Amino acid sequence: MGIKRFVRKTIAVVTAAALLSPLLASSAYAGPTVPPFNYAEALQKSLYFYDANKCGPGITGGRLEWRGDCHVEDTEVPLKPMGEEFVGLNLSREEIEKYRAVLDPDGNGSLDLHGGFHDAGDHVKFGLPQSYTISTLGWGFYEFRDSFKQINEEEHMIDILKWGNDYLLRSTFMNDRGEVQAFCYQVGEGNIDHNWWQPPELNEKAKVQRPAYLATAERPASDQAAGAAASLAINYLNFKEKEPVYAATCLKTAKALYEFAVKYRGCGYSGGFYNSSYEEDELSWAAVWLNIATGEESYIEDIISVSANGMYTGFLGRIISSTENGWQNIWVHSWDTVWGGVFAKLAPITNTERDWYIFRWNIEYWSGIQHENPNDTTFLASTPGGFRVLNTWGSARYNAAAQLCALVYNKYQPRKDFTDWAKDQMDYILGDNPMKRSYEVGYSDISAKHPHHRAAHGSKALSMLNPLEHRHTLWGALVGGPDGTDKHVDETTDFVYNEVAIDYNAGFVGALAGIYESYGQGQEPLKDFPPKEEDFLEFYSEAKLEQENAERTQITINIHNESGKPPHFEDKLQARYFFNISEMIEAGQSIEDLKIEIMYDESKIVDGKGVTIKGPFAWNEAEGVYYVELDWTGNSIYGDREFHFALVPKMDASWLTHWDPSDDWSRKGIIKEYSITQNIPVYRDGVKIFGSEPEGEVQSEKGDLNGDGKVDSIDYSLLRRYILELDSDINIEAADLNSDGNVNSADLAMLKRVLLGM
Ligand SMILES: [Ca+2]
Ligand SMILES: [Ca+2]
Ligand SMILES: [Ca+2]
Ligand SMILES: [Ca+2]
Ligand SMILES: [Zn+2]
Repeated sequence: MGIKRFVRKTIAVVTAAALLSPLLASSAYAGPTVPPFNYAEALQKSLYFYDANKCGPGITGGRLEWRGDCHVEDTEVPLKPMGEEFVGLNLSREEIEKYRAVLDPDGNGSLDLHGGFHDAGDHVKFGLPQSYTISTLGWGFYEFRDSFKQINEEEHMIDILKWGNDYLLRSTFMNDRGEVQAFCYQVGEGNIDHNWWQPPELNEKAKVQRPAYLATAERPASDQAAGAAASLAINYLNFKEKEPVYAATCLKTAKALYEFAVKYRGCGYSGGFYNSSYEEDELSWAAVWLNIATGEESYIEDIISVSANGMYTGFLGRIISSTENGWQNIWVHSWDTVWGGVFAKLAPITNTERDWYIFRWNIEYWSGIQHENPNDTTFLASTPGGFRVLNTWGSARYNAAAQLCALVYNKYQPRKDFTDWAKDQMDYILGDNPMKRSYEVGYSDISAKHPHHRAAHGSKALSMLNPLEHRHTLWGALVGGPDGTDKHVDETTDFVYNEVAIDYNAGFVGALAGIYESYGQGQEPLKDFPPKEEDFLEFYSEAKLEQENAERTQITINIHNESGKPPHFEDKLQARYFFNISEMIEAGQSIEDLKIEIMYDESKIVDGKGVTIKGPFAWNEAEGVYYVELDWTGNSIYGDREFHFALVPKMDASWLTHWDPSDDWSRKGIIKEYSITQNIPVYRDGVKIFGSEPEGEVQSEKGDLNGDGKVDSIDYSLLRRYILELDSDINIEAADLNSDGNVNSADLAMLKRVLLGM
């Protein structure tokens, strides 16, 4: 398989761009551009980002027509040290032997680590953002489930939660005693993956290796394992009513992962992309949810236990030295530091003034609402437009997570000023801001349109700049957001202002659900969402004239696979060039007097095998119409492939050639520059998928494999050779005598009977 790294043919690019844009019905960008905003629609759309970022088999045919199965190689990650090829695991041979029985119970030599979500605009499955995202989505659902029900998105959310949590279950390897021996927290390698700006469906495992990173006793990653434990504990709570067996599996695994995380302490690897600060927050996040799920006090003890002199020995010791001390959280619930979520759930359990203070102070810090101590003026900076910015790289995600915390606070202790603040910030995100831009993609017609996201952008040239406009709308994605001056840059290349990521949308979904509950009652989601994208030419041929005179016609055909619903490779493409040789026949020549010359076969260079020329075959022999078939079968193609060839008549006995291209069907409309050529039809495995064949098609006569108008022993010999795979140059339709779609010995037997007159 091959993707060309750069597109060299300007004209071809322009042609394709003209065909492919614009793709969308604008009616779905129905969201308001000024307040009051429709939170039902904003929440509805926000979920679709997770459909866009699903990884693995089982995607094709889902909610987004432009997403298909990807990275299916994750189902079989080889059980071997990854080595310098980055294929396999982060474990040594000795470690693999130690854990072999647990890692590979079916003994097929590999691990199944499919599923989960692509991290952002890239396709690595990074551990901390993955578990943060799935746990925080579950948290939002746990707190505001009715909102999802009321906008008819409960089933959708359940699908997303299962997709994520099932991946965490699959990534957990336990022994017979139910003890975790290994937990896979990362599949893929940032420094490899990030070189390939292409849709995930086009990932070629030989080029973009996806090693797997496992936590074990020897290689602890308690931040990663605890994050997953938290998510699975929440998932238990979300599913225990409707699916108790599944929920029990989640809880059992959550407990085991937590034990594993507590026993083997340390932080995991990310290749520098998501450096982990420490693990006590994820351990607390898991512990607090396990307490809610089981009622067992020991989990809370693990967080808040103290020594005889009141010094914290539990996880809180990371941030607070003793029970005499308080803490002010100047960060937020985020992929690296989940203390925001921890105190939101811990304060109602411990119910100490100190823990409520920590929970509340953080929301006051974010919102600018006066702290209880009137002398405390420690607040987060605001943009001139009123948006609170913690960090300019993805500012909106932190803000949305802070909104979620404020909305959850209000569930315990009604604080309308907190929820009003959250709504105010959400309104800024949805378009009420100095840029007059919505930071939710696809929400309204003022939404950001160029998120840094490979699948939605759909480049065929491995370039963020090609095409200029995204092929698909990344419905509901929260882009990075504004900087401290309310400025935002809506450019595909800009991953600071305009990246999207699973952790960005996690707090956003929960916050929208909370805001819908308080401010969106009566609002309606969109019907029939998402809209079908407009059809575009996925397969076609272009051609240009290279040279033509009385002795030849020389052209280049460029065959295209521009598939996008979803994008995929094709390895059985064919094209047919039809022509009329009546001028040769009138001069006493036949099809035997025509030669095919090949000047350039791009596929041979890019894909290895190259084009097989078949024929010429008679199409309408009475009128002298023939065709040659250019067969790319065996070359896995995405994008386009050029084939430069010539039809060259031989000279007759008088040293004359007889060549008149003006009556040649496929020659019509071909000029010096590339243009799309309806008369050079394109086929997939023999079935026409583009263009038109000459009128007056004469059905190929069954048995006349070489198209010479006779059914005779030559055809029999050809068919026998074809079945023995000695020859492939036959008319398949004619060879399929019993018309069952296969050419095999049954056809040979039938042809024999025909020849024997039986
Ligand atoms: Ca296996
Ligand atoms: Ca952490
Ligand atoms: Ca002709
Ligand atoms: Ca024949
Ligand atoms: Zn994938």
